[in-house]
Amino acid sequence: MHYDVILVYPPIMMQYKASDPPFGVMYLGRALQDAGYDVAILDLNVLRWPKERVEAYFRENTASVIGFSGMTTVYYYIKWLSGLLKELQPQARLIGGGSFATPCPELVLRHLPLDAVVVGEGEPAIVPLVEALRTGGSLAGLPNVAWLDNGTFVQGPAARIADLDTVPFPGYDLVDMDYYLHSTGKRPSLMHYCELRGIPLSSVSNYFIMFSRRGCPFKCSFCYRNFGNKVTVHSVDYVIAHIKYVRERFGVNNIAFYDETFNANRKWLFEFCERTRKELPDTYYWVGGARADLLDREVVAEMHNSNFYEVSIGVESFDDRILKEMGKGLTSRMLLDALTLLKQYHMAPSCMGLLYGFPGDDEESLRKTVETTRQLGIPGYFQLPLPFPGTKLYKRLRSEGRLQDEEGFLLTLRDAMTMDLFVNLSRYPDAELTRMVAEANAQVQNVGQG
Ligand code: B12
Repeated sequence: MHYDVILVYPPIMMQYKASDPPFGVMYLGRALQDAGYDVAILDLNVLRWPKERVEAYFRENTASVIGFSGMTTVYYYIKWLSGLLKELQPQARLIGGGSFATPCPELVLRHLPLDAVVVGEGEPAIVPLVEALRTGGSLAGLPNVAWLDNGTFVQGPAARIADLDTVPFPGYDLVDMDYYLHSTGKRPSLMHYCELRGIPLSSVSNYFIMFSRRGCPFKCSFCYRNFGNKVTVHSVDYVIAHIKYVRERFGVNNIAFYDETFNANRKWLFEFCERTRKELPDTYYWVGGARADLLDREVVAEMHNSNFYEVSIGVESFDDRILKEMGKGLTSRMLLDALTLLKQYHMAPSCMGLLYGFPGDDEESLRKTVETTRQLGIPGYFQLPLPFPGTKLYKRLRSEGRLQDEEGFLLTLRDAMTMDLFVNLSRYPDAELTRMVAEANAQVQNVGQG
């Protein structure tokens, strides 16, 4: 079979089954379909084929353009597959995008046989890029597109979509939604919520992921902002229409917002809460990423009254000195106030994400975080700061001369998890740091549970 475009999503977290749909390529697949192209998404994260089977697929299925997506943790896989495709389908033009490419387009272009990569949002680029590659047209001036012109790195103008509502819903028909509707499950916080309110758990679906905005205005040193600091937001109308659409099409009534900062706009949040109460009374929500200093009693109460059952906030540490070092722009008091409020309203995070191993971290900062977590009575889990490309931590490592071989580093991050030690930024030797984190986790993991 020949396609205009095949978009590949590589396997991640190999010790687990796939959990979340590959939204990046689903949005782009939909944009290409709307422009009249014949598109397939090869979701290798669900398929988990051995390499021989992937090779067999590409012997049978060809495309004019083949695109690769994914995080830095799949760089090794894209290196293998793009090399293979260069041999199997020399006529195909190869492109990349997503977090493996956006923070380091030149590095990627110099080491992988890609004709172009997209930096940041893919929608402004994908249709003109595919058209130019299919027809041998010039890439000059294409928004968000980078390539090597006879060995010279060239990057087109940077573009952000001004009106996010112009982006059509993701291409759900391009992936195995039957699989994904069963892959997520119900969080313990939902069970608790249903019990409290006398709602039969069976009347609530597994959670369904959605995005209401792109970008994050904050500057935490360990976090990589895929879309940059500027935040663009879908209108409440768009998000309500999207929820109605997925309710109708997939029978889901449990929405997980995976935005970088869901509660950045107070007015939007109140409008959303009012609309969902009126129009979607039996729809339930949890928030994957919220900002502590933007949660006050009024906001939390409003969310509680609008069927939000869990709000996760980025905690990382309860030591002000370390929070400052991370550039969080938050104090431990702000975190505590928000978490206490969320707890009062039965919306506390199921598990707080904690980080240990920054250069300034010491016994005292660990003790403070462990003790505060235990006092709060909310479980937590420590992971280690991993300097992904594009983060301030990565830049710091580079400037300290600790990262000479950048491509070698990307290859080291093969299927990496932030609970494992890849780079030690702390003052302790590896074994000591690992032991401290393991001991701390034993003290905070099951806090408040039984
Ligand atoms: C959902 C999610 C996950 C899911 C998996 C998602 C999936 N389907 O694979 C889960 C929970 C499993 C996960 C795990 C991890 N994640 Co994660 N995750 C996210 C999250 C919250 C949303 C991703 C998403 O769907 N975004 C929405 C879509 C629309 O954006 P997008 O993918 O960037 O796509 C756009 C562009 O990039 C571009 N594009 C994308 N693909 C392509 C392809 C082509 C060909 C083109 C042209 C363009 C293009 O166009 C798209 C539309 O504009 C992001 C943060 C965020 N809010 O974006 C972090 C994020 C991607 N994750 C991150 C990290 C660090 C991890 C972990 C390593 C953490 C850990 N626990 O160890 C693990 C991975 C471990 C491993 N071994 O691989 C980092 C990645 C950093 C990096 N440099 O790679 C992010 C950015 C979070 C952060 N701020 O640090 N994650």
